Amino acid sequence: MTHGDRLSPPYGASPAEFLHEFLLAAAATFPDRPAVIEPADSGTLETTYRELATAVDALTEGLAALGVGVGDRVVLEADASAAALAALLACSTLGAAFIPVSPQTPRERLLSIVAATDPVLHLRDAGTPGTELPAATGTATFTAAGVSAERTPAPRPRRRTERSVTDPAYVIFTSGTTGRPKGVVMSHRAVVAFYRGMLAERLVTEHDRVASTSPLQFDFSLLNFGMALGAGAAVVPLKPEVVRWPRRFLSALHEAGVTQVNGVPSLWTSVLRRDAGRLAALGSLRTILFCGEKFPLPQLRRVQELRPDLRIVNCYGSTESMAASFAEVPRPLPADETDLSIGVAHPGAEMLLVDADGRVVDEPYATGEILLRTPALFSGYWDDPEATRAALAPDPLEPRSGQPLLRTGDLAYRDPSGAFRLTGRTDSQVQIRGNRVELGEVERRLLELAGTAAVAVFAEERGAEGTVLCAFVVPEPGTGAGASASASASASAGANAGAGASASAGASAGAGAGAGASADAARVRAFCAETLPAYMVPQEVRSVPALPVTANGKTDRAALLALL
Ligand code: HFR
Repeated sequence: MTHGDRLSPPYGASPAEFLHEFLLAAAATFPDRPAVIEPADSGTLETTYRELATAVDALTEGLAALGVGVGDRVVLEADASAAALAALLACSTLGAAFIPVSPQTPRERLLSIVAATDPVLHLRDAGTPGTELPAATGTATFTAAGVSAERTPAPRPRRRTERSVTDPAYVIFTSGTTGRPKGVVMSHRAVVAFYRGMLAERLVTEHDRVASTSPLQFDFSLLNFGMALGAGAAVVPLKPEVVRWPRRFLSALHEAGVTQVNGVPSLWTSVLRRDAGRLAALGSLRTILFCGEKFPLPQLRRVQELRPDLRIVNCYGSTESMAASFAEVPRPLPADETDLSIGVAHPGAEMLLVDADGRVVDEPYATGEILLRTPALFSGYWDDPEATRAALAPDPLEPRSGQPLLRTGDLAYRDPSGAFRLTGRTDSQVQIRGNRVELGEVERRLLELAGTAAVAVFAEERGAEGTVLCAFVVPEPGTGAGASASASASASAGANAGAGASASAGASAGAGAGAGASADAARVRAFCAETLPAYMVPQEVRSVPALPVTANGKTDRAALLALL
């Protein structure tokens, strides 16, 4: 089918400057095409572009009536849905930044985000229970039909009435090294610039149905909205409880006629384990796009064996810059492949490698840190100028230009074709099931547990189990409290490698692997879960009398990992 009668072609050709204008541009061209397709009890629920625009109008009106306006922030607590998409577009329309938060977020973390950002409103999906919040924050629920106010916020003095493309479109909170989450502030100009660069890759057409499997608080879902709506295609938002179960997940893909699935690699781990046959039979599926972490090569090969026809796209990026590159995985993957290519930056952006002294590295196979020059650069971390400065570096090619580049913290080399291949990190940031985790933030939380003298947290790669967080806890001498009585326990019910190994390792580490051990580790984990999202709670907790150190005084990682 051709669309010769297209009025304003999508693919970023629209003159839109704001997030909502960009995402709703296709409403003028394709009013009756589906913008959002949601799995429902019987079949699917389609929202056309016209209906989406109508929902945005209704929500905009409702939010305006509550006093939401230019320069405000709105905490948006919801799973991805047509209504949630309309709600964030309504915030954008009013010049208010949205702060997406998953309903699964521990309440303490939500409260700390509210305390840090002073939102005018906490807006939640009508199905999500309320949370007690400071009186300065209004509360309301939403559906696609409109907003239902609970507590009207007190009117705020307005410092600005004009919207600007440099205003924050959203603030996304991600794990922070200092123990508190970092708010990544992204402007309308940055998001729209990213969308234009991404759409120039022409990864989808208006006939695609793109499944979005990430929670709303992960900027990957914003990529998905832009990728689909920017091309006049449909986005298929899937809820976490659907994504978690391979059977439900694959049925939803089938029901909605999904042609492309965007998600983290761990999405496919359980599918391969439980329902590989159904993946093979999923006729509508043409493309898998993944990002957030490395796709384990054995699993990637398995997917290619099952579906040699699938296009697999490796998308690399960070919340501070959205996606920087898209690279198609070769079919089939060469037998000697070790580090997948992330390709080169998408149009409008550029990746450079620098060594530890900040000098450009450009010979093949030489490793350096990726610096990113991009129009989609974040504005800064919310209320944290120091961290913002640390994330930026002068352009090594022309330091006098004043142009700051993003220090990604990712180590990579270039292959002879010039494509980048990731090898590791310069810091202790890790990815757990595609979620960004600063080991320091987990350590900070563990140190808050009474009776804890020292801690060290590691991420261990465990093949099929994926990356597992392991905490070593040193109890305060002579305290019966805290983690002092704990030994080891593996959190994952099935793969319980840790507990088995602990009898010998525990003895050498001086930790008693007694009967109460797992209960105590469970207590430590519960303590973490009070403030940290589930993926940041260590699966393994070990008690050790002291943290071994290397000759130069650093925590001896190898010695600790040998205890596992
Ligand atoms: C990331 C960043 C991706 C796509 C990122 C679209 C949008 C946004 C993103 C995803 C992310 N192979 N390692 C890869 N926001 Br819009 O994961 N962001 S993050 O800030 O949580 O984490 C880090 O994840 C990077 O610095 C890398 O270390 C790692 N990473 N993509 C890949 C990857 C391997 N494709």
